[in-house]
Amino acid sequence: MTRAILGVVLLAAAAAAQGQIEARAAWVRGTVQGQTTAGAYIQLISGQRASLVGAESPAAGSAEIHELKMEGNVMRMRAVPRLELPPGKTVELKPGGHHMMLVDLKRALKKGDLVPIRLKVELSDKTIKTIQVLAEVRELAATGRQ
Ligand SMILES: [Cu+2]
Repeated sequence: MTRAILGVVLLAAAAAAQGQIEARAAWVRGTVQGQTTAGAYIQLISGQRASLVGAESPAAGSAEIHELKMEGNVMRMRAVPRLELPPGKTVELKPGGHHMMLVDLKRALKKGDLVPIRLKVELSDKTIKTIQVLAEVRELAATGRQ
């Protein structure tokens, strides 16, 4: 791990220790012409009990939280209303797991584009905190590993 990355990790850990919520490493999978949905991926770490309860983006008609589940021997995804963020634990929205889906895309997403996403996180006192992230578009075949 390089010193710069370690510094970012330590900063995030410090913020989480103060009860804050950090969102990092946000990216969106690029699309081809005519494609209307795109997976969005992000790491979340909360210093307090909280839940991701929604998101929105100016690039899409809506944004959904999806889970992947085996049904028989077919992997299917479906929208879920919320995703728990246990205190101090990094929750990763990633390919092959929970992810975010941008639905009704307004245009194709090209590698290198930046997509603003506003995350809605419900805190234990039921207040909603919004977190603005800029997700970088990666190529269609990206795996999430760098
Ligand atoms: Cu999905």
